[in-house]
Amino acid sequence: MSAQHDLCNEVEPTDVEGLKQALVNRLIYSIGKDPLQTTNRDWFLALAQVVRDHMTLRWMETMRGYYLGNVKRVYYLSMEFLIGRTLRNSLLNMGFYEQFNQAIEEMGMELDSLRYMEEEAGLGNGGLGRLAACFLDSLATMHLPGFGYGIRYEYGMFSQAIENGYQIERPDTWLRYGNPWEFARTEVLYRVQFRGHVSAQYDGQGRLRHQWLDTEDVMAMAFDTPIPGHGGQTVNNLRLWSAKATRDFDLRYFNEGNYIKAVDDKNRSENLSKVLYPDDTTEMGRELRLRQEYFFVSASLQDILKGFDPDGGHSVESLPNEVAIQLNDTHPSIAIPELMRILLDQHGLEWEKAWDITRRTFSYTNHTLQPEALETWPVKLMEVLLPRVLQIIYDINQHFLRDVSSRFPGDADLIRRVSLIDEEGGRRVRMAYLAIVGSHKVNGVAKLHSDLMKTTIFRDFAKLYPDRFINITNGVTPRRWLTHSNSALSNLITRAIGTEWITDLSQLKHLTPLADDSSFLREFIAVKQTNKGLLAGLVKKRHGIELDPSAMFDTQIKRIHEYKRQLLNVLHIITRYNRLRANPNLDYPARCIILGGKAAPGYRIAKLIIKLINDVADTINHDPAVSSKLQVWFAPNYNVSRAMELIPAIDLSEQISTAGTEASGTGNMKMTLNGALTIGTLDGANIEIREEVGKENIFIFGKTAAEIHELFQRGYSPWDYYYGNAELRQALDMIGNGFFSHEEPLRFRPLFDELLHNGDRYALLADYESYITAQGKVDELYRNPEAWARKAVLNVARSGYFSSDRTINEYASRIWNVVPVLPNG
Ligand code: 26V
Repeated sequence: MSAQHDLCNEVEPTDVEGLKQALVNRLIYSIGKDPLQTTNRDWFLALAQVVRDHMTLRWMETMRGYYLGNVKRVYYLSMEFLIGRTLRNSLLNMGFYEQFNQAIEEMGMELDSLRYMEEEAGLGNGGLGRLAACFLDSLATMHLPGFGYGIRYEYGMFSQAIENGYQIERPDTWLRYGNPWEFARTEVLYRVQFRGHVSAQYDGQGRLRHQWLDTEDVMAMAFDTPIPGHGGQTVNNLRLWSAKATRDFDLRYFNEGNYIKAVDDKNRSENLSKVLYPDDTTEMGRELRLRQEYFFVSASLQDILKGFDPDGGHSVESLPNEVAIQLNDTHPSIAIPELMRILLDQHGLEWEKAWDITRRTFSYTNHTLQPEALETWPVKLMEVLLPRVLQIIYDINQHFLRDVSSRFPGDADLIRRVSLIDEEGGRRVRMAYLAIVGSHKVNGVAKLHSDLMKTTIFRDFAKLYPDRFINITNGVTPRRWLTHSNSALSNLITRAIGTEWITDLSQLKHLTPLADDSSFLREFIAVKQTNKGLLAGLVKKRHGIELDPSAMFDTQIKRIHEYKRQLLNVLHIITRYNRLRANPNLDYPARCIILGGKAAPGYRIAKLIIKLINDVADTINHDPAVSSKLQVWFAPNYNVSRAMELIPAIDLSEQISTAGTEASGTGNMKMTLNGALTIGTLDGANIEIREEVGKENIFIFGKTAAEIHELFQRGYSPWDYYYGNAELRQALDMIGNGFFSHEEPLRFRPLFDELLHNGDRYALLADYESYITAQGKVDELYRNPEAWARKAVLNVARSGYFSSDRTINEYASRIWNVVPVLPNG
């Protein structure tokens, strides 16, 4: 690229009159609609295009800056980017909100009604995908040259409907009306190989050269989405790949004469990027998923390496100085043997050189300790699908094991344990081990998680490579999760301490003295009340359900999973219900308990938990004896937009996973930042939240990770707890005997059985009593609104550490070695 073409500065005008004209122009010329005959969606699409136009120049300037500065870049490879809606985020980050708002109002519309027309980009399951999206926002805001690479799924996370209390999955057709934010790069196409066979031949210099031949190929086509940072100066790029059939299929239409078969084959290869796997931390071994992983990794590496020349010129030897690649969990870890393949087979490098380059380029983040969620792929499958890649994995393993046995001679058991190939029960490739061996840094996502990683699942590797393992605690972007979603609280904070906190969240500490200022506390209470009223209004409008805004909003929103213990929450609800039934005059502050989240479609127990929550809600909400003090609501289709509506209104944040199971949690951080108090276990980032906010400002209960470990070592018997606590027994019996399901008394027996006959894997019964006691303390504090608000303010003031800006700066300095590129500087 040459710099001689200055980017013209005649962006479309940002004055209100100019914007109105731009909107009408877009509506007519891009959407093709007569302004007299339009829908809100037409206007939304026109508006989004005008906003995108305004980002485009900054985006090009940013890319030019990186290019001309010849700076080191980081590529974030992730199977998931859970972005949510973009319109308001872009308007606010670019600083255009006011002008656009005014223009739209003057045209007789409301920004809010247009905003709701946008479909969510739900290209992720949960925490891991949302973290990737927060990181993109922070990279751009910190002016770091960071690029996301992923898959442009045609169907994102399924939409959840609740019918008769059961979860029903509906396809997420988010692209139905087009995606106004992306640029289709029809010319950016890479060929990705599958199947075929490998031929090995000696070349002129007597070196064995491998060729991967007679493959079945798929093309990867790029779609680019601009990612504006706060302030709108730096605009980075997210590149998502979509599968396209190769031309070979078109030729076959004519040559073979079997038109239908040819079109069918073509469709089959384009299916690759059709759908996001809606599974979270449960085992799966579907071939399509492995094909998705290799597809996006191969395309991304080709794209990253396109400037490097196999025939000298710009040499790959300097790759680690120019490029860092972060693997978001093991899903993209096939990039390690793939880069080796490119360096060996295409650039002709020697093994040692190629391996050194590879290891210095990659780093890997682990997001879960659940052993069943650690990816492994059957050798048999890889042999067929990716034969050359598998050979290289074998070679990596051979070099690695040779190194291990030279350091620990004679330790055959160690070799068996650390081998990249699990030889037991059908040979499988252990992707996490591959990721560790092929990276220079491996990080966990919270202190406890990083420690447990070293002492449990990766114990042997932590001994082999002690310097490789580090911790970088997660964070969340304060733009989306406070400025944009909670304007009442943002405005209050800004009135008190100015605006610097938006890009330096540690500034929130200046709120600390205001926790003792009663007029500030009154304002803070009013803000929370406003947000609760707004939520109640939305829920009433959407679902016809009346939430009582004077009640405490007690909320657990996250994927439904046994380890997250939504069932423990239900046990508290039932206990509370029983106490109120026995004594209607009990002095309990009113609570509105909200749960929300999706269950993996094949996860039977999680789906039954959803049904139980709905049946319990039904019973309680229809019981006039308790209805003024207790209300339960399952919020359907929890997603990023719903999170943005719920979180500002929450009083109590439930973070109650079994200690040692939740890697970090990020919802916990969002709620702390929005002035909720946490009731939680010493798990994941809760531990660091306690350290930051002070132990007197959080409700901690339950066994520690060490105690849980010991409990199971000793031989845990849930029956002891069942017989030892009458209220617990009563609650469990009500679930097991059909109190909430008269028409089908055994409906919830599988849940009862999990807890009592199958050993209660997540120790709900062992933590029950301590949880109920902690809930009692919550009630006590809530009776004193000022005392509650004081602690809530301290939570906000001390949540600065949990900004993803801090997290990203740590990655940049401790792993990637990349530095900011200041705009115009
Ligand atoms: C696994 C699978 C396996 C089957 C196919 C689809 C799929 C998708 C995702 C996963 C792993 C999910 C791991 C995950 O989301 N971990 C969460 O990461 C958060 C960010 O670090 C962290 O806060 C959560 O505690 C952790 O559960």
